[in-house]
Amino acid sequence: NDKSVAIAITTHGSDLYWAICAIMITATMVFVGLAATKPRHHRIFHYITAAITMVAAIAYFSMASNLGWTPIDVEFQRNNPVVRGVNREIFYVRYIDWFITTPLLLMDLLLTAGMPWPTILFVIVVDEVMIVTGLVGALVKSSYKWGYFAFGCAALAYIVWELVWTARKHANRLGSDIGKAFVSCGSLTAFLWILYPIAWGVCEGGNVISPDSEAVFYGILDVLAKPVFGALLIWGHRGIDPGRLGL
Ligand code: RET
Repeated sequence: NDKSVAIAITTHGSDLYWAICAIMITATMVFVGLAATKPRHHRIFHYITAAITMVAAIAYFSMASNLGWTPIDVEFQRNNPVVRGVNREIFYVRYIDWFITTPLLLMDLLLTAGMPWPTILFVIVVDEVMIVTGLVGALVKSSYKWGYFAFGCAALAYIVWELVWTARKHANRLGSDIGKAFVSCGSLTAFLWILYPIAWGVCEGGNVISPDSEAVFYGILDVLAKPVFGALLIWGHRGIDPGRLGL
């Protein structure tokens, strides 16, 4: 067979992935260090947030080391007469990271709003559905992948609704300082999380942008959604006694 097999992999992504790995490690050390300056019962948000950047550091270590990915056929080029099959580098390790960290991010937010545990647990389960449908969709070669994507988007719509409506009202009832802390972190999250399915659509989904550009797109999102979000959240909690949130 004289037809060639092409694979789209990142050539410049590794350097960026190393840099973000370093950011995640630094953020983890800062959050743990800040925790140590507080009495034990005032550390919950430091610990949750440090856990998030710790997991991300290992995911970025993997991607920087060119690990945690698998080649997946990109369907729309299957009939190309010159190239028999085009593969794309799919970093499944992202989804292992997100499966652990997005529930923790939601705990950060929903505990800040003082939401009851049954609500928090249900939102987390819907979040896990969103991540797993994204992973399965990324690994599926046919256009059925967009079916999984649609389920994931429906899950995200519910999560964003709970954040910007239910939880926001709840946080504001607990006090204006709690309301302010929640609204700054909650709006950052709602905005950033909506960009993730757009990144998926042009990377794992449609193979529109290169794996190099993917590294930049997801990289910026992850830095804003984890260390920057975490710093904002911990700052927002200065002067708020966790006892007021039932913690
Ligand atoms: C996927 C694809 C399926 C549809 C949707 C998605 C949303 C993913 C999100 C990820 C958030 C990740 C974060 C990581 C930590 O930094 C799975 C891409 C809706 C919202 C915040």
